[in-house]
Amino acid sequence: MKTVVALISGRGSNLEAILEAGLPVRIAAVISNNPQAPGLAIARAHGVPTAALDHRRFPDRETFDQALAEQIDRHRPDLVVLAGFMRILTDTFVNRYRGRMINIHPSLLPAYPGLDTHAEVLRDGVKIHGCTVHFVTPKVDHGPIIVQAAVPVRSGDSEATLAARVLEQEHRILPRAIRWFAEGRLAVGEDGVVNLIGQGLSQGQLISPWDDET
Ligand code: NHR
Ligand code: GAR
Repeated sequence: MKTVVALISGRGSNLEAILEAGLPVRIAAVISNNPQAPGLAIARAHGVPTAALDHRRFPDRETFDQALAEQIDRHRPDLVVLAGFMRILTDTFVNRYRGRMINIHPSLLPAYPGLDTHAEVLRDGVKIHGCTVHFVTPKVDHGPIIVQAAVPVRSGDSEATLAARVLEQEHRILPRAIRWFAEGRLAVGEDGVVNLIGQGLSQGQLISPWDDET
């Protein structure tokens, strides 16, 4: 069974979705850069060991990331999951986990990378929004896309109502991506596009996250 370490910064609803999805993985630890993250209590309630590394106590990003990597590597994970992790990671850190670190991002990448995606979507009058699970690369929010889900933007939406609609889909696609990884079904092609191995699905076919479990 593959071993997973999850990194969080706050609420932890994506973490909870992972912990409750019955995935064929061992969640070895949950680590937060924010000692106050409510998600740490969710981990403990599921019997998962936690660690907190307050980034404000480190002189620079390199030192923080080095300490973070030391905490992660204790568990020898096959996969590192950024489940609502809010600190940009250095190239050195990202390269250490190349091909085995994924992120859930609240937009349909490559549109709306970075922070405050819901506010930007509303400001632009965009009608379709969503979320993306992708492999993490040094260029933030630009790694190979594993799975996406779309939601409508409705008239009268606030940031909060839109975020809630997207979050519901995050909770579906993040566990699904982890399952695919655990099953060894994700292959990144030479072209940097993710191929889902098995069941006749391959690059070029649409894998809709609202379809039945694949
Ligand atoms: N690091 C790398 N190198 N590559 C990615 O793709 C990453 C990453 C670190 C985090 C998540 C990402 C998101 O899904 C993620 C992807 C934080 C920021 C940010 O600006 C941007 C993108 C993401 C996460 N963080 C501020 C910083 O100075 C702090 C913001 C805060 O603390 O609220 O690090 O959106
Ligand atoms: C989620 O919407 C996640 O996509 C987003 O933060 C929220 C965390 O919620 N991540 C980012 O914006 C990364 N910069 P959660 O703590 O309840 O999972």
